[in-house]
Amino acid sequence: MTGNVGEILDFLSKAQDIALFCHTNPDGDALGSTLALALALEKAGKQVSLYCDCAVPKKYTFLKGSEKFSFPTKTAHEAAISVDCSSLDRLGKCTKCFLASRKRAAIDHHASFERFTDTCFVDGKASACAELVFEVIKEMDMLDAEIAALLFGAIVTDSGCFAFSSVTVNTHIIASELMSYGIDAADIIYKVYKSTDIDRFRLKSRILQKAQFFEDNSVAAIVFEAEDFAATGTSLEQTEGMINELIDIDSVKVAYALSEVAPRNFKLSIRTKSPINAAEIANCFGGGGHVNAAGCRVNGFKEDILEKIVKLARDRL
Ligand SMILES: [Mn+2]
Repeated sequence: MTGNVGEILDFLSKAQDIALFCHTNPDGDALGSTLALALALEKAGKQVSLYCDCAVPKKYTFLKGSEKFSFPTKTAHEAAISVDCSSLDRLGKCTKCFLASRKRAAIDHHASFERFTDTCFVDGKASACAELVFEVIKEMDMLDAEIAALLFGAIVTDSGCFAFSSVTVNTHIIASELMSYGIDAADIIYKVYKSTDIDRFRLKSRILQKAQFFEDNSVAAIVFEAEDFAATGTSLEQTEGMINELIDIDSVKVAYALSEVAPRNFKLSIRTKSPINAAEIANCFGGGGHVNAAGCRVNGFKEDILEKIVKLARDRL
């Protein structure tokens, strides 16, 4: 644990113009946490700006206020907070505006957090960044039904709907307090975990039938190439969650999803079963994440990358 909720409250109380930044390729935790904090700060009379370096994935546009995210036009703010970012480069093209702001803070829950601000509130044991944002907002006494729905959506995303080993007693205590605001928890879970459009379904069936298995079925990999996206009318953001189909196979200990971003440039997602550490594998490529879920970018030909990552898994079996 780095820093505490008091440091963030003190930081927020001293600023009027506050910019909130979530990471590139945002997920439900980054978006829900950032939007909840924004609502609480607006209720407290602050002027709030919301930044992300790419568009909100269609899947998460149900989160109230998601249309408020933009790319920074102002060069600097009085205060800036990064949400759910384990390192500065996770801010992507927003990094410059973040660094230009006079005071900076970070709220995060990655064990691999690399300290890049003076003020921090980081707990690598929280299942979602939203657990920490919940504490901040509760201390501000600003919880309400809208904020509760956003935080619940964030926790549901990062906790695998309360199924991951990162889930603690505290995760459930927070979730139950959020439900007490009368939110439609089942509907939020449906939107985050179940609902899919037909194009994404077609991409999924196409990719899963090409899944590759190594090391006696203990290592699995799927590869999304430009032609797969073109054939199904989908894009990178719609690949989210498909890797879980692999790690859910009994024999699989390490699962990979390799997604083509540009020619010879891939996003690598990693899922592992304990004790194999996903973040440690991601580290080999300059990435990071959690014990059982991590990611990074890798350059090269897919065949070479596959060979490399299968070896990294084999060495850890
Ligand atoms: Mn998160």
